[in-house]
Amino acid sequence: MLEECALPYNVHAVDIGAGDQFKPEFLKISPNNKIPAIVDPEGPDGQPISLFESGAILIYLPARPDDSCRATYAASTRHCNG
Ligand SMILES: N[C@@H](CCC(=O)N[C@@H](CS)C(=O)NCC(=O)O)C(=O)O
Repeated sequence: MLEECALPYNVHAVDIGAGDQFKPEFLKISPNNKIPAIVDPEGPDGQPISLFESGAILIYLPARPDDSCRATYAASTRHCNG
């Protein structure tokens, strides 16, 4: 979805085999200790926001406050429906 939105991003590897998901710094971002999770440094009111759960991330990104995402639900629906 980040690619579809043409949003810049950095990938941070979380080695769940090594238990990285239980580290305090990751739990601040994803309290349910699961990937995927994102941090948007320019969230609502210009403040950083962290999100976890893929469904929440997929809903949030196209609706970002700065409207920078080029993907829309309507376009996605058309694409999925062929
Ligand atoms: N409902 C979550 C499921 C995410 C999930 O199960 N992630 C797995 C990897 S695919 C995970 O982080 N497992 C680590 C753990 O449970 O400790 C979502 O859709 O984001």
